[in-house]
Order: sequence, then C-alpha cells, then structure tokens
Amino acid sequence: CLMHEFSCTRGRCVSRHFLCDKIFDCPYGDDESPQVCGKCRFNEYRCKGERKKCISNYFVCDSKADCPVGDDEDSC
Ligand SMILES: [Ca+2]
Ligand SMILES: [Ca+2]
Repeated sequence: CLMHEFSCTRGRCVSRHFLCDKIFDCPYGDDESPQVCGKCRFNEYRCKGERKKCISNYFVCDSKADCPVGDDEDSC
C-alpha cells in the first residue's frame, strides 16, 4: 500500500479517507475496527468528558463512578 493508504487484512489497500466512516471498505471491515478507530469495544461503555475512557458494561450502574465525570451512573 502507499503512504496514504490503509492495508486491509486480505492485502487490499484503501485510502485512509475511508477509515472510520462507518462503511466497510475492507472485505472484513477492518477499516472500521475499534483498534483502528480508537473506539470502545461492543461490550464497553464510552465515558463522556475529555479522556473518553472505555469501561466494561459491567461497571455501568454499579453505584460506583468509574468514568472521570461519573456519567456511567447517570442514566440508571
Ligand atoms: Ca470505511
Ligand atoms: Ca460504575
């Protein structure tokens, strides 16, 4: 792949403009994977606030603030 391209698992190259645009451009969608996009995993909650920490869903509504601003306990 070229400098401005992202290499998919199956050796295909896509432009980096297509990364994290919610459309699968790689055959297996790895241009939208959490590792590439820096999002939380499907079983994690994304905290609000500047740091956007990821916590396990297990810690949402456990009566203890795990996010920096405690928003994991806000909508229980
Ligand atoms: Ca994409
Ligand atoms: Ca919590």
